Amino acid sequence: MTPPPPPTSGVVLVRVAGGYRVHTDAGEMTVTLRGKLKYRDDDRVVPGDVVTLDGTTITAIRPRRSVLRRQAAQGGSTGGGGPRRMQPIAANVDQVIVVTSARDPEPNPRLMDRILVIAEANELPAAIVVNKTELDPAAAVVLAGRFGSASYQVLPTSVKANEGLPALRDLLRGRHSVFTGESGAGKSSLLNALEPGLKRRVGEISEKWRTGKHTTVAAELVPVAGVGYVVDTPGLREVGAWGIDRNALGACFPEFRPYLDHCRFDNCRHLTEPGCAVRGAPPGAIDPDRLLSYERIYEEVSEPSWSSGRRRGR
Ligand SMILES: Nc1nc2c(ncn2[C@@H]2O[C@H](COP(=O)(O)OP(=O)(O)OP(=O)(O)O)[C@@H](O)[C@H]2O)c(=O)[nH]1
Ligand SMILES: [Mg+2]
Ligand SMILES: [Zn+2]
Repeated sequence: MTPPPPPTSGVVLVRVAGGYRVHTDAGEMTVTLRGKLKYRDDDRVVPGDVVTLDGTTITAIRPRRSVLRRQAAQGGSTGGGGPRRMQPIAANVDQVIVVTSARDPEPNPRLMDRILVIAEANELPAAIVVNKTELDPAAAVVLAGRFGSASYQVLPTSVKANEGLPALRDLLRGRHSVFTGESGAGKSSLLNALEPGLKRRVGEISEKWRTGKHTTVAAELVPVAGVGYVVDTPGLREVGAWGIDRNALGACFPEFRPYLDHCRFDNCRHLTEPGCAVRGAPPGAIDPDRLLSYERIYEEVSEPSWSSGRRRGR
């Protein structure tokens, strides 16, 4: 019998030392990137990418139907005040799941807003999971209030008390998702609970700071049987919004959208302008803290990309 032909394509699972782990028709294998593709750091291969293979070499990245990107550390790997770059995290995903915990660590709504803005700017639907709900059942209610008018689904779960997992399964079913959020919220634990045998590493929570310890170090595409693919990502400490057009920022807050076309001035920034329909929205339509988040992010994305580097240099 002739051996089957080698696979000509695969799906990238994770970056490993010296290459990438890919899933192919013939099983998993480790492959390397052809030299020419190697140094395009702003467009590197990420979990979820479909790649063309020649033996154990990636020769091309297939066009992506979607990509989640965020701002790379300033100056990239070289440090210093170089230009900021957009870094892809995951490709071909259908939705972003922002995972937070009810407590230990405390929810960080401002950080959640920033992730949601990035999802919106990438035209990806998003939902919120509030894990560890057994520690503080009220937390999910508070967050549902804050995010309710933005119409994000807020789903309470507990790995420990085995709550909300069937609903999470439903949310993930048939889609490619990415789990993102603070370190220690329980992203990897949720995946272990959904897929017994997965055995992803989970970390402890620091006794002193009640925060996670950045246990997951590389984004990885994980197949969850009967559900779909989930990209588990390293916990985020902060999220820059740079790269988002400030004139498009308002539309990245779904609850602002009904008001955006009704401001007195066409070029309203929704900050201090008279006759701003966003600021004049009826009570309860827009959470005041979401509006504050908007202001902060607006300020950040309005700063010229070279200015913080220059400031640092002085
Ligand atoms: N009380 C409680 N603890 C949980 C729950 N889910 C996870 N944990 C604990 O939270 C800690 C952190 O969990 P991880 O799954 O490593 O968190 P993570 O979000 O993947 O963290 P990073 O990989 O660092 O981003 C571990 O000690 C888990 O056992 C839960 O529902 N309740
Ligand atoms: Mg993790
Ligand atoms: Zn306005």
